[in-house]
Amino acid sequence: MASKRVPTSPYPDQKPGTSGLRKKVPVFRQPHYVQNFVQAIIDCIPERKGATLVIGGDGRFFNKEVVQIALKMAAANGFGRVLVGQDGLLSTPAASCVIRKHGAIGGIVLSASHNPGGPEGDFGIKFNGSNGGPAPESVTEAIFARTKAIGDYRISDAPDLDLGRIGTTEIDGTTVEVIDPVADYAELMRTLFDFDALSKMFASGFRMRFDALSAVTGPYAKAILEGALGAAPGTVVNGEPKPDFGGHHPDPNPVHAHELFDLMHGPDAPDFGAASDGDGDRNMIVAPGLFVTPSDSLAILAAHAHRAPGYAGGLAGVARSMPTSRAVDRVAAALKIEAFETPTGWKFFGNLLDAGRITLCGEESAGTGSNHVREKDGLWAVLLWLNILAATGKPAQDLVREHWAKFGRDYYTRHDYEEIDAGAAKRLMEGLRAKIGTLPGTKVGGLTVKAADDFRYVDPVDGSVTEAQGVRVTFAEDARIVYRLSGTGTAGATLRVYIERYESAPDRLERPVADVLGPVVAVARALADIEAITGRAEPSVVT
Ligand code: VG1
Ligand code: CO
Repeated sequence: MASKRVPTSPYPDQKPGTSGLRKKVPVFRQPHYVQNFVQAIIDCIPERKGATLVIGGDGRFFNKEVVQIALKMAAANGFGRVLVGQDGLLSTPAASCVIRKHGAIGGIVLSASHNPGGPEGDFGIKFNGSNGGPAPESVTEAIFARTKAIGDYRISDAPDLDLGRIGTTEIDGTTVEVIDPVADYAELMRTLFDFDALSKMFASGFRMRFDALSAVTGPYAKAILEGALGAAPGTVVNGEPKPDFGGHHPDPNPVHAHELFDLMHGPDAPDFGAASDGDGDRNMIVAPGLFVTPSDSLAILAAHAHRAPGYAGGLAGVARSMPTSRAVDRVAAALKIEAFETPTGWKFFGNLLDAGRITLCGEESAGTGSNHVREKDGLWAVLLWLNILAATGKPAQDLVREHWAKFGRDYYTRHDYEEIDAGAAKRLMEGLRAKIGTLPGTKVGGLTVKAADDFRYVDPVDGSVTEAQGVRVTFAEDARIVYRLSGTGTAGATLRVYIERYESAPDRLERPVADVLGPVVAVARALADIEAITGRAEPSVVT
């Protein structure tokens, strides 16, 4: 076989967002669109000769085709070895694990994560570096710059590889290993958690449901929960990855994972409920009768992590994305460890993890992770919860309530206004930014503005600066509103409004969320003039 150079011309819209390049499938199916972006990534890996590259994705529609393209391009561009998940599958955290374990120079991960799939759905390509983490902004900027100048790409003429069979072959001198997508990851989990204690807990009748939403985590959850830990068969539901996610919207929140949510709030609720997203990096945790917000989950995990063998030595520090509630900050203060606030997107945790400044980190959008890989990790979060339940012998709902009693409760909700007009979204944010200076001290809807700013992040490790990461308004009444535009949407713009209020009085810990946050929600709408500017009286999704 030979490889060839194919002339191409740039597309103007290949700018990576919060997590890689995400577009509708028909956009990715334009001639050379995938190839241009993959070549741009490869061009930004100057040391690729002979190096190892990892390729895999979440199994969504178009995944297999793009895996074949990426494989042949890796071969034509001189990589020494390519590791690819069987059937083209690798969850995002497993890809991170494989990159690190096998000393790869990086990985190409195919996923649009929590976005819907199918022929008219979304697709995505992201690049992770040799630490296993999402490429930092400096690299994604370089990739984008390259896409605008690209004139050709290199691809092998080899026929499609059989991705169904584990084993090693060669394409144009490049070794291609089709690997079990679960094995390395499962082995890593075994080093972090007390599998004996977890097995005993399941053997003594502990019941759980894990809803994989017909996305990539099914095989991982089945192998670990039902296989290694002996959870009852059927614990994992929707466990077969499907190209259209079986019609599910693979976003593990109370709206899109409502079957699990309803089960956990009904009379037959098992002891613990969890779900994960399209590419397996997000998690949803539900105790019987009690949804655990991701912000609370991060705080509770931080407070109890030392109970799991992998974290027995304690935590170096913690970090959360800016819109995530401050619950974990209180735990950090109690543990006397550092707490960092980063912009939205996992790539901002990489430096802190690599530098050993933090052990745990998370986002309000259901992402939680640790220094075991460089991605958020849905199943890992579930296993850490289970390990804590096994070690304390306490029901999950009790742990949450004890946490609130000790640290207070951050009532939290996020309102998403999806697919609004991009111009209107821009005007709304500009309007808010223009107001920032005049807000402090004013009274709105019964709340007094304490401070307002547009979040700017200076990376404590390399000093890089990231501007305009969201407008935050804090109130004297211990409430906060954050506004930012999504960087993962694929149609129009999505406005995210994050609303929270802290309560610590013992008689105010179990109030209906809507009652506590109602006045703050009203202020959030009024301050940004949401209805007048976007024409939307209500958000599309409330989580
Ligand atoms: C969203 C979330 C963010 C998360 C990102 C990728 O980004 O808010 O917290 O890191 O998705 O998650 P945005 O820009 O749309 O708000 V995943 O699981 O889609 O890779
Ligand atoms: Co995801």
